Amino acid sequence: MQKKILELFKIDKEIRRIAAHKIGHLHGTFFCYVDKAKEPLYVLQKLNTFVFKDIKALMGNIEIVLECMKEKASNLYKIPELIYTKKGNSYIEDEEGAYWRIYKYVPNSYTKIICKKPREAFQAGKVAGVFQQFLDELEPDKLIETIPNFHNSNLRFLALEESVNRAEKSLLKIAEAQIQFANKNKDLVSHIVDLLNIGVIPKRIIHSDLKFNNVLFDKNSDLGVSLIDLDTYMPNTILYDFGDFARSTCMTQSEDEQNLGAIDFDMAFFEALTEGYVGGLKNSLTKAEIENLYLAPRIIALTLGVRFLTDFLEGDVYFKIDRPRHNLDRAKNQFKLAEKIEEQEANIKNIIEKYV
Ligand code: GN1
Ligand code: MG
Repeated sequence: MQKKILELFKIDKEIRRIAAHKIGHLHGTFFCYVDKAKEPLYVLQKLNTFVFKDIKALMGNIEIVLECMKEKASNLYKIPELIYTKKGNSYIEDEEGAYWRIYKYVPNSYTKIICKKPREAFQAGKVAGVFQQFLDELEPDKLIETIPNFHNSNLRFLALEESVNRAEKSLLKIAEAQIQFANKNKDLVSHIVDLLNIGVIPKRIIHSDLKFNNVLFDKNSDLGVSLIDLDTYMPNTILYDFGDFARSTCMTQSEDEQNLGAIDFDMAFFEALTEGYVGGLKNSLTKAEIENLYLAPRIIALTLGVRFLTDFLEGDVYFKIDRPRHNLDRAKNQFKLAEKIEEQEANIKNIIEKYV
Protein backbone atom coordinates (compact mmCIF):
# COMPACT_ATOMS: atom_id res chain seq x y z
CA MET A 1 0.00 0.00 0.00
CA GLN A 2 2.66 2.52 1.06
CA LYS A 3 4.65 1.85 -2.15
CA LYS A 4 1.61 2.69 -4.24
CA ILE A 5 1.15 5.92 -2.34
CA LEU A 6 4.80 6.90 -2.82
CA GLU A 7 4.36 6.62 -6.58
CA LEU A 8 1.89 9.49 -6.54
CA PHE A 9 4.45 11.91 -5.13
CA LYS A 10 7.37 13.65 -6.83
CA ILE A 11 10.08 11.26 -5.69
CA ASP A 12 12.98 10.61 -8.03
CA LYS A 13 14.83 7.91 -6.06
CA GLU A 14 13.69 4.33 -5.79
CA ILE A 15 12.54 3.49 -2.27
CA ARG A 16 13.75 0.03 -1.26
CA ARG A 17 12.65 -0.20 2.33
CA ILE A 18 9.72 1.22 4.27
CA ALA A 19 9.65 0.81 8.03
CA ALA A 20 6.84 1.74 10.40
CA HIS A 21 8.11 4.16 13.02
CA LYS A 22 6.55 4.15 16.44
CA ILE A 23 6.45 7.79 17.27
CA GLY A 24 3.62 10.08 18.27
CA HIS A 25 0.26 9.03 19.57
CA LEU A 26 -1.76 9.88 16.51
CA HIS A 27 -0.57 9.38 12.92
CA GLY A 28 0.87 6.30 11.24
CA THR A 29 4.49 7.16 10.40
CA PHE A 30 6.76 5.29 7.95
CA PHE A 31 10.43 5.93 7.28
CA CYS A 32 11.36 5.40 3.63
CA TYR A 33 14.90 4.32 2.78
CA VAL A 34 16.93 4.15 -0.38
CA ASP A 35 19.06 1.01 -0.48
CA LYS A 36 21.73 0.79 2.23
CA ALA A 37 21.16 4.37 3.31
CA LYS A 38 21.70 4.81 7.03
CA GLU A 39 19.13 7.54 7.26
CA PRO A 40 15.66 7.51 5.74
CA LEU A 41 15.09 9.86 2.85
CA TYR A 42 11.42 10.54 3.41
CA VAL A 43 8.85 10.37 6.16
CA LEU A 44 5.50 9.13 4.92
CA GLN A 45 2.50 9.70 7.17
CA LYS A 46 -1.03 8.38 7.18
CA LEU A 47 -2.97 11.13 8.86
CA ASN A 48 -5.29 10.60 11.78
CA THR A 49 -8.69 11.83 10.66
CA PHE A 50 -10.36 11.08 13.97
CA VAL A 51 -8.25 13.83 15.52
CA PHE A 52 -7.87 16.05 12.44
CA LYS A 53 -11.27 16.35 10.82
CA ASP A 54 -10.25 18.88 8.17
CA ILE A 55 -7.10 17.68 6.42
CA LYS A 56 -7.29 20.38 3.76
CA ALA A 57 -7.19 23.08 6.44
CA LEU A 58 -4.47 21.24 8.36
CA MET A 59 -2.20 21.00 5.31
CA GLY A 60 -3.05 24.57 4.27
CA ASN A 61 -1.89 25.79 7.69
CA ILE A 62 1.37 23.86 7.40
CA GLU A 63 2.05 25.26 3.93
CA ILE A 64 1.57 28.84 5.18
CA VAL A 65 3.79 28.25 8.21
CA LEU A 66 6.58 26.61 6.18
CA GLU A 67 6.49 29.40 3.60
CA CYS A 68 6.83 31.99 6.32
CA MET A 69 9.68 30.09 8.00
CA LYS A 70 11.53 29.65 4.71
CA GLU A 71 11.45 33.37 4.04
CA LYS A 72 12.99 34.20 7.41
CA ALA A 73 15.35 31.34 8.20
CA SER A 74 19.10 31.56 7.81
CA ASN A 75 21.04 28.45 6.87
CA LEU A 76 21.73 27.74 10.54
CA TYR A 77 18.24 26.27 10.64
CA LYS A 78 16.61 23.46 8.71
CA ILE A 79 13.04 24.14 7.74
CA PRO A 80 11.00 20.95 7.17
CA GLU A 81 10.10 20.37 3.54
CA LEU A 82 6.94 18.82 2.17
CA ILE A 83 7.10 16.63 -0.91
CA TYR A 84 4.30 17.49 -3.30
CA THR A 85 2.30 15.06 -5.40
CA LYS A 86 2.80 14.85 -9.14
CA LYS A 87 -0.40 16.88 -9.40
CA GLY A 88 1.07 19.57 -7.15
CA ASN A 89 -0.81 18.90 -3.90
CA SER A 90 0.70 18.58 -0.45
CA TYR A 91 -1.29 15.42 0.37
CA ILE A 92 -3.44 12.76 -1.25
CA GLU A 93 -6.62 10.95 -0.38
CA ASP A 94 -6.44 7.24 -1.32
CA GLU A 95 -9.27 5.02 -2.57
CA GLU A 96 -10.20 4.10 0.98
CA GLY A 97 -10.51 7.71 2.04
CA ALA A 98 -7.23 7.73 3.99
CA TYR A 99 -4.99 10.82 3.76
CA TRP A 100 -1.23 10.68 3.24
CA ARG A 101 1.61 13.19 3.10
CA ILE A 102 5.38 13.09 2.84
CA TYR A 103 8.12 15.18 4.40
CA LYS A 104 11.74 15.10 3.40
CA TYR A 105 13.69 13.59 6.30
CA VAL A 106 15.89 16.34 7.71
CA PRO A 107 19.41 15.02 6.99
CA ASN A 108 21.84 14.45 9.79
CA SER A 109 19.29 15.18 12.50
CA TYR A 110 17.99 13.39 15.55
CA THR A 111 15.32 13.74 18.24
CA LYS A 112 15.54 12.84 21.90
CA ILE A 113 12.71 11.33 23.91
CA ILE A 114 13.77 12.86 27.19
CA CYS A 115 16.14 15.63 28.10
CA LYS A 116 19.30 14.54 29.90
CA LYS A 117 21.36 17.72 30.23
CA PRO A 118 20.67 21.43 30.76
CA ARG A 119 22.60 22.06 27.53
CA GLU A 120 20.00 20.13 25.56
CA ALA A 121 17.20 22.05 27.24
CA PHE A 122 18.91 25.33 26.35
CA GLN A 123 19.36 24.30 22.71
CA ALA A 124 15.75 23.15 22.47
CA GLY A 125 14.54 26.41 23.97
CA LYS A 126 16.72 28.48 21.70
CA VAL A 127 15.64 26.90 18.43
CA ALA A 128 11.96 26.98 19.40
CA GLY A 129 12.28 30.67 20.28
CA VAL A 130 13.90 31.38 16.92
CA PHE A 131 11.17 29.47 15.07
CA GLN A 132 8.54 31.42 17.01
CA GLN A 133 10.15 34.64 15.84
CA PHE A 134 9.96 33.47 12.22
CA LEU A 135 6.18 33.63 12.64
CA ASP A 136 6.07 36.94 14.47
CA GLU A 137 4.45 38.82 11.61
CA LEU A 138 1.99 36.11 10.66
CA GLU A 139 -1.51 37.34 11.56
CA PRO A 140 -3.21 34.82 13.88
CA ASP A 141 -6.35 34.70 11.74
CA LYS A 142 -4.37 33.55 8.69
CA LEU A 143 -4.51 30.01 10.07
CA ILE A 144 -7.58 27.87 10.64
CA GLU A 145 -8.21 26.51 14.12
CA THR A 146 -8.15 22.89 12.96
CA ILE A 147 -8.91 21.53 16.43
CA PRO A 148 -11.14 24.15 18.01
CA ASN A 149 -10.50 24.77 21.70
CA PHE A 150 -7.49 22.46 21.61
CA HIS A 151 -5.89 23.84 24.76
CA ASN A 152 -9.07 25.07 26.40
CA SER A 153 -8.61 23.54 29.83
CA ASN A 154 -12.14 24.39 30.94
CA LEU A 155 -13.63 22.38 28.10
CA ARG A 156 -11.17 19.54 28.73
CA PHE A 157 -12.43 19.35 32.31
CA LEU A 158 -16.02 19.49 31.09
CA ALA A 159 -15.31 16.60 28.74
CA LEU A 160 -13.94 14.65 31.70
CA GLU A 161 -17.13 15.32 33.67
CA GLU A 162 -19.22 14.07 30.79
CA SER A 163 -17.13 10.91 30.51
CA VAL A 164 -17.42 10.34 34.24
CA ASN A 165 -21.20 10.62 33.92
CA ARG A 166 -21.42 7.95 31.28
CA ALA A 167 -18.51 5.64 32.17
CA GLU A 168 -19.01 2.13 33.50
CA LYS A 169 -18.88 1.80 37.29
CA SER A 170 -15.90 -0.56 37.13
CA LEU A 171 -13.81 2.01 35.24
CA LEU A 172 -14.82 4.79 37.61
CA LYS A 173 -13.64 2.69 40.51
CA ILE A 174 -10.24 2.06 38.94
CA ALA A 175 -9.78 5.76 38.20
CA GLU A 176 -11.33 7.07 41.41
CA ALA A 177 -8.21 8.71 42.84
CA GLN A 178 -7.35 10.41 39.53
CA ILE A 179 -10.88 11.74 39.08
CA GLN A 180 -10.69 13.19 42.59
CA PHE A 181 -7.32 14.74 41.88
CA ALA A 182 -8.65 16.36 38.72
CA ASN A 183 -11.65 17.81 40.56
CA LYS A 184 -9.44 19.19 43.29
CA ASN A 185 -7.39 21.12 40.75
CA LYS A 186 -10.21 22.21 38.50
CA ASP A 187 -10.35 25.88 39.50
CA LEU A 188 -6.70 26.56 38.78
CA VAL A 189 -6.81 25.61 35.12
CA SER A 190 -9.24 28.28 33.97
CA HIS A 191 -6.64 31.05 34.56
CA ILE A 192 -5.15 31.10 31.08
CA VAL A 193 -8.49 30.66 29.32
CA ASP A 194 -9.82 33.63 31.32
CA LEU A 195 -6.82 35.82 30.44
CA LEU A 196 -7.35 35.04 26.76
CA ASN A 197 -11.10 35.61 26.89
CA ILE A 198 -10.77 39.05 28.43
CA GLY A 199 -8.01 39.96 25.99
CA VAL A 200 -5.26 40.45 28.57
CA ILE A 201 -2.91 38.17 26.65
CA PRO A 202 -2.73 38.11 22.84
CA LYS A 203 -3.17 35.31 20.38
CA ARG A 204 -0.21 34.39 18.23
CA ILE A 205 0.47 31.54 15.85
CA ILE A 206 1.84 28.84 18.13
CA HIS A 207 3.07 25.28 17.60
CA SER A 208 0.57 23.89 20.15
CA ASP A 209 2.48 20.63 20.61
CA LEU A 210 5.82 22.03 21.61
CA LYS A 211 7.32 19.00 23.28
CA PHE A 212 11.00 18.36 23.80
CA ASN A 213 10.83 15.36 21.47
CA ASN A 214 9.60 17.60 18.65
CA VAL A 215 12.95 19.40 18.49
CA LEU A 216 15.53 18.29 15.92
CA PHE A 217 19.20 18.39 16.88
CA ASP A 218 22.09 18.26 14.44
CA LYS A 219 24.18 15.07 14.63
CA ASN A 220 27.51 16.87 14.24
CA SER A 221 27.06 19.99 16.30
CA ASP A 222 24.29 18.86 18.72
CA LEU A 223 22.71 22.27 18.17
CA GLY A 224 18.93 22.59 17.93
CA VAL A 225 18.20 23.08 14.22
CA SER A 226 14.51 22.50 13.62
CA LEU A 227 11.04 21.76 14.93
CA ILE A 228 8.82 18.97 13.69
CA ASP A 229 5.21 17.89 14.18
CA LEU A 230 3.72 21.00 12.64
CA ASP A 231 0.11 19.78 12.59
CA THR A 232 -1.21 21.94 15.36
CA TYR A 233 0.12 25.36 14.36
CA MET A 234 -2.91 27.43 15.31
CA PRO A 235 -3.83 30.79 16.82
CA ASN A 236 -3.51 30.65 20.62
CA THR A 237 -1.45 32.02 23.48
CA ILE A 238 2.27 31.40 23.65
CA LEU A 239 1.80 30.50 27.32
CA TYR A 240 0.61 27.08 26.20
CA ASP A 241 3.74 26.47 24.12
CA PHE A 242 5.95 27.46 27.02
CA GLY A 243 3.94 25.26 29.39
CA ASP A 244 4.04 22.23 27.11
CA PHE A 245 7.71 22.76 26.43
CA ALA A 246 8.58 23.03 30.11
CA ARG A 247 6.48 20.10 31.28
CA SER A 248 7.94 17.83 28.57
CA THR A 249 11.57 19.01 28.80
CA CYS A 250 11.97 19.19 32.56
CA MET A 251 10.36 15.87 33.39
CA THR A 252 13.16 13.49 34.18
CA GLN A 253 11.19 10.48 32.93
CA SER A 254 9.06 9.74 29.90
CA GLU A 255 5.30 10.26 29.70
CA ASP A 256 4.99 6.49 29.93
CA GLU A 257 6.94 6.11 33.17
CA GLN A 258 4.85 4.12 35.65
CA ASN A 259 7.14 4.47 38.66
CA LEU A 260 5.65 7.67 40.03
CA GLY A 261 8.40 7.96 42.65
CA ALA A 262 10.87 8.59 39.83
CA ILE A 263 8.98 11.53 38.36
CA ASP A 264 10.46 14.94 38.95
CA PHE A 265 10.56 18.43 37.46
CA ASP A 266 14.21 19.31 36.99
CA MET A 267 14.91 22.94 37.82
CA ALA A 268 18.32 23.03 36.11
CA PHE A 269 16.61 21.98 32.88
CA PHE A 270 13.90 24.56 33.53
CA GLU A 271 16.43 27.32 33.92
CA ALA A 272 18.28 26.33 30.74
CA LEU A 273 15.07 26.01 28.75
CA THR A 274 13.82 29.38 29.99
CA GLU A 275 17.13 31.03 29.18
CA GLY A 276 16.98 29.67 25.63
CA TYR A 277 13.29 30.17 24.90
CA VAL A 278 12.07 33.10 26.99
CA GLY A 279 15.48 34.80 26.83
CA GLY A 280 15.30 34.74 23.04
CA LEU A 281 11.71 35.94 22.86
CA LYS A 282 11.68 38.49 25.64
CA ASN A 283 11.52 41.51 23.37
CA SER A 284 8.39 40.30 21.64
CA LEU A 285 6.50 39.16 24.76
CA THR A 286 3.99 41.48 26.42
CA LYS A 287 4.14 42.30 30.12
CA ALA A 288 1.01 40.25 30.77
CA GLU A 289 2.45 37.25 28.94
CA ILE A 290 5.65 37.46 30.97
CA GLU A 291 3.76 37.80 34.25
CA ASN A 292 1.64 34.74 33.58
CA LEU A 293 4.16 32.38 31.97
CA TYR A 294 4.75 30.66 35.30
CA LEU A 295 1.17 29.33 35.35
CA ALA A 296 1.52 27.36 32.17
CA PRO A 297 3.66 24.27 32.93
CA ARG A 298 1.36 23.13 35.71
CA ILE A 299 -1.83 23.91 33.81
CA ILE A 300 -0.62 21.99 30.75
CA ALA A 301 0.44 18.97 32.83
CA LEU A 302 -2.95 18.94 34.60
CA THR A 303 -4.88 19.36 31.37
CA LEU A 304 -2.93 16.65 29.57
CA GLY A 305 -3.53 14.36 32.54
CA VAL A 306 -7.24 15.14 32.26
CA ARG A 307 -7.15 14.32 28.53
CA PHE A 308 -5.47 10.94 29.19
CA LEU A 309 -7.93 10.19 31.98
CA THR A 310 -10.92 11.08 29.79
CA ASP A 311 -9.59 8.85 27.02
CA PHE A 312 -9.20 5.97 29.48
CA LEU A 313 -12.85 6.37 30.52
CA GLU A 314 -13.93 6.66 26.89
CA GLY A 315 -12.25 3.37 25.94
CA ASP A 316 -9.00 4.76 24.48
CA VAL A 317 -10.40 6.32 21.34
CA TYR A 318 -7.91 9.20 20.95
CA PHE A 319 -4.38 8.30 22.12
CA LYS A 320 -2.84 5.08 20.81
CA ILE A 321 -2.17 2.56 23.59
CA ASP A 322 0.14 -0.43 23.99
CA ARG A 323 -1.64 -2.04 26.92
CA PRO A 324 -4.83 -1.79 28.98
CA ARG A 325 -4.80 1.13 31.44
CA HIS A 326 -2.02 2.82 29.46
CA ASN A 327 -3.94 6.09 29.34
CA LEU A 328 -4.76 5.87 33.04
CA ASP A 329 -1.05 5.41 33.78
CA ARG A 330 -0.25 8.40 31.59
CA ALA A 331 -2.78 10.45 33.58
CA LYS A 332 -1.16 9.40 36.86
CA ASN A 333 2.21 10.36 35.42
CA GLN A 334 1.09 13.87 34.42
CA PHE A 335 -0.74 14.46 37.69
CA LYS A 336 2.38 13.51 39.62
CA LEU A 337 4.34 15.92 37.46
CA ALA A 338 1.76 18.67 38.15
CA GLU A 339 2.36 18.17 41.88
CA LYS A 340 6.11 18.43 41.39
CA ILE A 341 5.69 21.62 39.39
CA GLU A 342 3.48 23.08 42.11
CA GLU A 343 6.20 22.48 44.71
CA GLN A 344 8.58 24.57 42.59
CA GLU A 345 6.27 27.47 41.82
CA ALA A 346 8.30 30.14 43.63
CA ASN A 347 11.52 29.00 41.93
CA ILE A 348 9.79 28.90 38.56
CA LYS A 349 8.73 32.53 38.97
CA ASN A 350 12.24 33.60 40.01
CA ILE A 351 13.86 31.92 37.04
CA ILE A 352 11.44 33.47 34.54
CA GLU A 353 12.13 36.92 36.03
CA LYS A 354 15.85 36.35 35.62
CA TYR A 355 15.61 35.91 31.83
CA VAL A 356 13.10 38.57 30.78
C1 GN1 B 1 -0.32 14.14 21.11
O1 GN1 B 1 1.04 12.40 19.11
P1 GN1 B 1 1.75 13.61 19.50
O2 GN1 B 1 2.90 13.31 20.39
O3 GN1 B 1 2.12 14.47 18.34
C2 GN1 B 1 -1.27 15.32 21.30
C3 GN1 B 1 -0.65 16.37 22.21
C4 GN1 B 1 -0.20 15.76 23.52
C5 GN1 B 1 0.74 14.59 23.23
C6 GN1 B 1 1.14 13.89 24.49
C7 GN1 B 1 -3.10 16.72 18.32
O4 GN1 B 1 0.76 14.56 20.35
O5 GN1 B 1 -1.58 17.39 22.48
O6 GN1 B 1 0.47 16.69 24.32
O7 GN1 B 1 0.12 13.63 22.34
N1 GN1 B 1 -1.61 15.93 20.03
C8 GN1 B 1 -2.87 16.12 19.65
O8 GN1 B 1 2.28 13.15 24.26
O9 GN1 B 1 -3.83 15.83 20.36
MG1 MG C 1 1.80 16.24 17.68
